[in-house]
Amino acid sequence: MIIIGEKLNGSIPSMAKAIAEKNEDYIRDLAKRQSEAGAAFLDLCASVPENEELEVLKWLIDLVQGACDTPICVDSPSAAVCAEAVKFCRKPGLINSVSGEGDKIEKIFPVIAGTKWECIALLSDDKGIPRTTERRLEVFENIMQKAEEYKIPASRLHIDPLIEMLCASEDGIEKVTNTIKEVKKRYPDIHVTGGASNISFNLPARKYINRAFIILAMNAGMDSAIIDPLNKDMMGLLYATTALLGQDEFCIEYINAFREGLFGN
Ligand code: THG
Repeated sequence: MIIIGEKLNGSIPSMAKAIAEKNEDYIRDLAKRQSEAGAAFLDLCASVPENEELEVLKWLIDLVQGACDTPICVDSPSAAVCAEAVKFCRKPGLINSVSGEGDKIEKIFPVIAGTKWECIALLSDDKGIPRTTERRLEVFENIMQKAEEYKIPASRLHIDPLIEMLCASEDGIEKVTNTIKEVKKRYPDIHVTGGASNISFNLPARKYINRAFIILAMNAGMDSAIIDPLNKDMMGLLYATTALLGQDEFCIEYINAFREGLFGN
């Protein structure tokens, strides 16, 4: 499982406060701890007005690169900001995100073409989030056509099928799992990612929904997730599910992660 550490996000109140107060120790500490917990990328989202965003992102990138070696996941709603922020990174990371919307792909794919940068692609376009699996796959194929034009291999893309609220869904997560299965069938080397928390919006005891969702999504082929790696219950579940899916021979990774204290009894 490719873990994208979610905690350095300005939409989390404690992180917004740390950004406003320029609390460098807080940010370095969260970077280090997520890195030690096994994050493959650290998501950095400033969540400030666009005129300050690039400056805040540069400050965050410099801080995180001083604290650990884990590659950065540049998270901004603006493709222009993502394209600029890439220049501040010492090594290739992940861009969060493009979609079929507007000229996002035309702004981002030329920047990462011929590099080792990876990119998250959301299955939405100018018409919003498609209602049906078929329409989502249409958006997906349009994105893959562009990827081919820019010679970006599927292995550098993380498809985010866009997880909507369970309480408003008529079919649970069936549309999402069908989309994940089909995406993986068409491109076995591609990654499928997503945030675990949208699913439980407006429901009580959200952690149960989030955890059950991750297991079902992994069973469908999700192999990358934007989660809190400091949450040991979630980490235990991820390692356990990976082993149960036959992706961890002799449970070696599960045993090692337990020994390293990534989760407890
Ligand atoms: N897809 C893509 N990008 C995304 C999302 C997505 N970026 C933002 C978001 N969704 C994922 N990031 C977060 C960050 C923090 C939280 C939820 C989603 C959050 N964190 C709690 C906290 O830090 O207080 C802790 C949660 C826990 O303990 O598990 O709420 O869907 N492409």
